[in-house]
Amino acid sequence: MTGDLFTGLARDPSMETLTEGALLLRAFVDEDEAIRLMAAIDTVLEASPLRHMQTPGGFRMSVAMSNCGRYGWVTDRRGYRYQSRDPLVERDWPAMPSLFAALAGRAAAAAGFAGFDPDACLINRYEPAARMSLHQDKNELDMTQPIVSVSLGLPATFLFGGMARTDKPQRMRLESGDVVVWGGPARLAFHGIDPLREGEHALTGRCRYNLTFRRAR
Ligand code: MD6
Ligand code: FE
Repeated sequence: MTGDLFTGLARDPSMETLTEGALLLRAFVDEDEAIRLMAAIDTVLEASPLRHMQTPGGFRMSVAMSNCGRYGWVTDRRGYRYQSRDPLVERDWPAMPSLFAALAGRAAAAAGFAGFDPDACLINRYEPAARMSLHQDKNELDMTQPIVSVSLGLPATFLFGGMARTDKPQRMRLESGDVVVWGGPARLAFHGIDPLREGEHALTGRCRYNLTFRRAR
């Protein structure tokens, strides 16, 4: 494993259970793979650029988003949904890079979900102050399929709540290379991201990227 881009020190991979069905795989992605992932993200974003989508209530999301894979998650005044076309460029979403699908399958298997075959990858970009309020991921068809979430760049505070919006969330720091796998009894847990703090990261500059892999259909 290569070292951290700043310190030359590699973090040791480890696995932590957040709740039954939700696992945090710390340092699951090493620096070499993180660099390859960022290059693949840049290629996807050339075809389907990041954009700030609108919520059904008419608010502009602070997180900039794009997608790759057979389906992409979108939101606008008509609601939240998956669709095969990118409404911004009016073409299908870019194909999912093979290293994305391989990583998602490897992480899901490590967490006990064998055979995960994502058809959607949401790309989230957070700049300082961007946040994601507590939500459930419930636009997917098959709730037996997990979600795999990969963090790259600046650290963020992940909020991990319960099955009710009012359950007090746990807070944990997600760093570059950390992966959260989420399924089974945790699949519909409320979760979110606190406003991103100012910073600079050697891989991504002044931002955090998150890839969330789903089986949409
Ligand atoms: C993020 N993640 O980490 C936002 N959803 O930027 C999510 O919304 C998410 O991390 C479902 C499962 C894992 C996640
Ligand atoms: Fe989510």
